This record gives sequence, C-alpha cells and structure tokens, in this order.
Amino acid sequence: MRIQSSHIDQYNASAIKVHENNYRITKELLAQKSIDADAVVEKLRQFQIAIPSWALGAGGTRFGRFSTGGEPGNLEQKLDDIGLLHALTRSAGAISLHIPWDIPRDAQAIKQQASELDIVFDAMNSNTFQDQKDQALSYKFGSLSHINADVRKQAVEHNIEVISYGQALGSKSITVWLADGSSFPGQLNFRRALDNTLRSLQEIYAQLPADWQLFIEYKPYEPYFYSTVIQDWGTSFLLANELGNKAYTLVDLGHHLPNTNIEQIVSTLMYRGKLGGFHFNDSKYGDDDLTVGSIKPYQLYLIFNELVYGLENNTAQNPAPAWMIDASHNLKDPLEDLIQSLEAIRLAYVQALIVDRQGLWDAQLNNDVSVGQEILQDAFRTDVRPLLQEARLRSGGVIEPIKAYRYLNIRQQLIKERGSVTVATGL
Ligand SMILES: [Mn+2]
Repeated sequence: MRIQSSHIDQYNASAIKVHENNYRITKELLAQKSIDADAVVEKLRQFQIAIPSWALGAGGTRFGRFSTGGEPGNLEQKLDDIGLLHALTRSAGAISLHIPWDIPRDAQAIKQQASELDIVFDAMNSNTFQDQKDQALSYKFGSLSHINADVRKQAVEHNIEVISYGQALGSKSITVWLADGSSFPGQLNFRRALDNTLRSLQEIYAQLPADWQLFIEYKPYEPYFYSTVIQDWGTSFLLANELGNKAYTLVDLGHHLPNTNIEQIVSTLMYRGKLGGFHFNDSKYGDDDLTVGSIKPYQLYLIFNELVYGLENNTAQNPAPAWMIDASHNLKDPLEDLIQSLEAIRLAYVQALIVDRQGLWDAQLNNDVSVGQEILQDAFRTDVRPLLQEARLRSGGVIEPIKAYRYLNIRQQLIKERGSVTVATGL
C-alpha cells in the first residue's frame, strides 16, 4: 500500500483548525522567551531518523512471538513500510539494513524503490552473532575475538562483504556490534580477546572506503553474562582511537547498566569528536528495546540537551551522528510503536533546542544550582507538540500520525495484501 497525498489532505482537513489554534498559542508562548517557533520548526524538518529493517515485524521474546499480521516478508515490503511511516511523519527518511537478513538481490531496483519513497540508506549492520545456514565455522565462541584465526577471518570477510552491499546502495557507514564474550570466569583471556578484536577490526577498517565511517557499538552483557569483549563506551572509544579518524563510538540507549549517566557519555564522546551514531529505545531493567520515551523521557531529554550543546559547540568537529531507532515490538503494532518513538525523539530534540543556553551558562558561572535546574525543567515542561505537528504539516505529512494511521486503516490494508500469518525475515 502507498499513501497518496489526497489521503493526507483528507485527514489534515479534519484536524487543521485545532492545530492552527494550538500552534498560534505555542508560538506566542515561545516568543515571550525570545524563541522563534518557525525557526525551530525548520530545524526539526531537517531532522531525519533511520528505521532498522528488523523493527517492522513482531520481535518477540524468548518465550513467544505474537504476530500483528501483515508483516513485511521481504526487503521490498520492509521498504514499503518505512515509506508509509515517512509519508505520515516526514521524519523517517532512512533505512538501516541488516546483512544477511536483507541482502539486496537487485541493488538497482532497491535503490530505485527507495528513491521513489524518498528514503536513503543509513548504516549497514553486520551479523556475527548467529550462525547462518551453510556457514563454514560457528560463532558460538565468538567472531572477531575468536581464539581461532579461521573464525576471525570468516567474520572479517563477512563485514567486508556487508560494506560492498552498502556501497551498491549508497550507504556510507557500517555498524559493528559483537555478541562476543563469555559466560563463566576462566572461559576467556580478556586481553587476548580484546587484542584479537582490535586486529580483526583493523582488517575491516583497511577495506573501508575513504568516505565511509565505521561505528563500534558496545554492550555490557547479553547474550553472555560474565563478560562482553566490547563492554562499554571506554572500550569502544579505545578501539575507535586505535583504528583512526573514520572510526567512531555508537551509543545504544539500552546498552548500559542501570542508572548509567548516558548524557555524560555523550558529552565526553563529543568533546573528542568520536560520537558516530545513536540507537534509540527505552528500558526499565536491561536491553528491553521498548518504545523510545515510554519509560524515561527526562533522561532522553537530558541526552538531547548534550547532543544539541555538542553540535552547537562542535570544537572537535564531531560529524553529524547517525540517528536510528533500535527497538523490538512485542505487544504493539510495530508501525504504531515506531510512530511513537519518532515522536518521542523529536520532542526531546525540540525541548533541547529551546533551552535557555545563556541563562544556563550564567547559572553555572554563579554556581546557582536552583536556577540551573529551573532552566532545564522549564524547557522539558513546555508542551512543544504543536511544533512537531507544524513541521509535519509543512513537510507534507499528517498532523497526528497515529490517529491518521487508524483513520486510513493501514494495518487492515497490509493484512489484506500480505495475509495475517506473515513473518518478517530475520526475526
Ligand atoms: Mn543497537
């Protein structure tokens, strides 16, 4: 199914009056704080977030998987789904592919389809965390860190192959996430595993095209429960520094131990120009992959506060980070869940844009703790939703995406087209 502009106009006609009034009030409110609402809206219109190809079906847990029906069964249908999201929200103009789940059989045709949907190819993702059919050597005991050089070679070659798939599509980056680690003390020699990982990454990096970036993702535990080879931002940062100026750290919100100060990690990485990308999700206990902003919206806002500050004071020339949602959908319709995540990310971004930076700096100069907190919370407590609606409207999207999604019966249409028992590839 494709959304026509007449569908969008039809829905917006029913919501425009209320929206115009809300936007006018918000604009006046911000003007009192010397903030130009229209300028914020224009910045927001430029802000695009990539959707990973694996987030469009029901993810499931190790206990069960409950399909929503109408799930995309191949790469073309996944692109179509992101096309739907982008048509409604005008903020999901990029896809992040996973190899081998989404090997493009005909790169030209896939590129053509993406361009019709106004979608570009964000970071490619390699997979050495599971064994594929016909794979010669197993990753059960690691991949880039493996004790056996042949396994490492196989994993290195896979990553190089992923880069070449990405080149054919116009992607400019690869994200490496390793499941490598151990579940029991004594299983692994830490130093040996890290050294093997660095050497393997160096072999991949040597094949990285000049205009590409390599992102190193970290995670403290899972699937192994005693140690992970790239366990934290410090280890990722160390590896990125060893590799060179095309290598960066990637922060996944769910890949931290409870109560980690993620905003401070963001600040430190940007201070050194090494923040390459961001994976958004939310969690209560671990790597829960819940809807962005559903559990800890204030933390998300504080992270964006550092991102915006870092980009406005970019002394280390940190490149624009790659933004991606990395979530799993077990209960909700994946497309509705992604719409909610897009909304939460963009809300946090706008709230960070309207922070009184000079006031905050003055409060910090005077060690005025109360005023510092007041300034941060004032932006967080400002209802900026009308700005998001206005940005969508100006970009040709819908004022209220979830309501429009239901109004247009999109899931029912997809079930009609694809059936109710489809399973998205790779899940
Ligand atoms: Mn991730």
